[in-house]
Amino acid sequence: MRPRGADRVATASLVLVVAALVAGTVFLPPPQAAASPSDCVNGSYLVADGSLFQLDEQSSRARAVATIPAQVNALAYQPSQGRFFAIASQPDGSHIVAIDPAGRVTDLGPAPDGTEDAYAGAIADGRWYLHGRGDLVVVSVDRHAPDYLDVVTRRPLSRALDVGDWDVEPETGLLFGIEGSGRDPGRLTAVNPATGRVTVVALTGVPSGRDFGSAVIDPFGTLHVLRNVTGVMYHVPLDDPRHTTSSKLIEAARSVDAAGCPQAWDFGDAPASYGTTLSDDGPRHTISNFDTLSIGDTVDDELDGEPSEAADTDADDLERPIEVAIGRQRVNVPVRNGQGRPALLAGWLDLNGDARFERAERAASTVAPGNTTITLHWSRGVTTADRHSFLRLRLYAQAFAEARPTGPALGGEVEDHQIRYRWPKADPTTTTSAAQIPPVPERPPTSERPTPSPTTTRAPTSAITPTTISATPPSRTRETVGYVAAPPESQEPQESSSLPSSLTVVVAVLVPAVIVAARTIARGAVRSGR
Ligand SMILES: [Ca+2]
Ligand SMILES: [Ca+2]
Ligand SMILES: [Ca+2]
Ligand SMILES: [Ca+2]
Repeated sequence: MRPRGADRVATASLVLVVAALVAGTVFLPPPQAAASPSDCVNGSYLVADGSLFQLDEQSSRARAVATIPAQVNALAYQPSQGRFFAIASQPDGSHIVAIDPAGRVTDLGPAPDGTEDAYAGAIADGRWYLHGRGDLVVVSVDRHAPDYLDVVTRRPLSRALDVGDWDVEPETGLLFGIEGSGRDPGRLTAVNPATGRVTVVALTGVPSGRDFGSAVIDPFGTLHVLRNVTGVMYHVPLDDPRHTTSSKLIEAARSVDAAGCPQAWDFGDAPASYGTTLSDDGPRHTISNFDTLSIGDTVDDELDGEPSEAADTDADDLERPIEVAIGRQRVNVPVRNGQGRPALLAGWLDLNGDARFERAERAASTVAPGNTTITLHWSRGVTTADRHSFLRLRLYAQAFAEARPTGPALGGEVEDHQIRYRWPKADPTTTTSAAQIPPVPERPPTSERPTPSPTTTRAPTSAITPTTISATPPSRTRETVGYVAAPPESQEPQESSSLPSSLTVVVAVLVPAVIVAARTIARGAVRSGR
């Protein structure tokens, strides 16, 4: 952080801090046990005018954690120790301090040469990259290294740098910050720590100004910079810096500094063919800091997806066994949405038994704030003869999220489950079981609806009762009927989808037909839904 842009105010505050210190104000309490690293996850921490805040940049919310009895700079988080490092002003000069996520401060001794006035700070791989008014200085923060807390590198930059804070982008190892002086919009600027070379990467949507005292890059590659004098945070996608958004985060502050926390993820545990591990771009959700948004009551975190034969590795919340009635595919899902805005629950049911989740096997429903149970319906029928199959549930923080069975998402949860298909009880007015209706090859039941024709069968008319489905206004509670239709990728089986007006489906013929059809579809190995 850099307390400038309001230099006179900052100086005044510094004088006050120093005066308080000289007057004997308790500055550094005795050393405390370091907090668990898991205390700093998914978001960042911010020091603003002596208060420590926990932030969730995505929801643009901050909550005060503690008061820091000192002016600190160059804040950065060291995951292996579970605490922040910072440069703090003391009566006898600058000191390195460690701050745990609860706000407890530990003095680690005088700051080494070249780091006393540092205000930009970031840590990667046990190295603390510091910058003040001169060189790039690198300090070891690897507690097990002999050079712990020593300067390991000191390197001049290729030109004067005008950033108040920076952060490391993990893939490139470059340090990024916003230079906001001059009339242009803020410039996204990169520093190569190995050479000291400073490069302007792009103009951003950040307005000009010199008061951007904190910079944090999140795991999605977005740089978040906070403008001290307004308390507004700007969100700059590194791959598209012009599409910057902003949100008011805190009250105006004389000085701010922030450090990002490691990201914790929730993964699933379905068999590997469904795309479960990180190497297969498996489904994963950042774990919310602030809002309750979960399937059931809890969200667990994992370092990677753990595929298992029965999808039972994780601590999930749906009661087992989960039975899905064939012809009436629905699952009740307990949810919690305390985030004050609608969320989205999507479920993929492996209806065709090909050990993959396709687009056409998806059902979805909005989750309003306060909802506790959501029933997902799949309008497409079951086309596998297998008794067991798999269900993937994903709860998204945004009601209009792009729901896919794989890939990352912000907030929410994923749960994978094994399910059991159950034949419905014999009831000729609704659905008929395979046992009752022996398949007899015949022409397709309706010319309006393409079917995998050689496999389609019709039962003797004496044994069936046609069920008419009329188009009705989209409704979350409307029943739909399973049927064999177009190839899976051609239709979205969301419960709000409309069926053609007055479409007559001879339900009874379909149950045996789907089993044959399933094999045809499975052989097609449709993967496009993934
Ligand atoms: Ca999990
Ligand atoms: Ca759960
Ligand atoms: Ca499938
Ligand atoms: Ca599971």
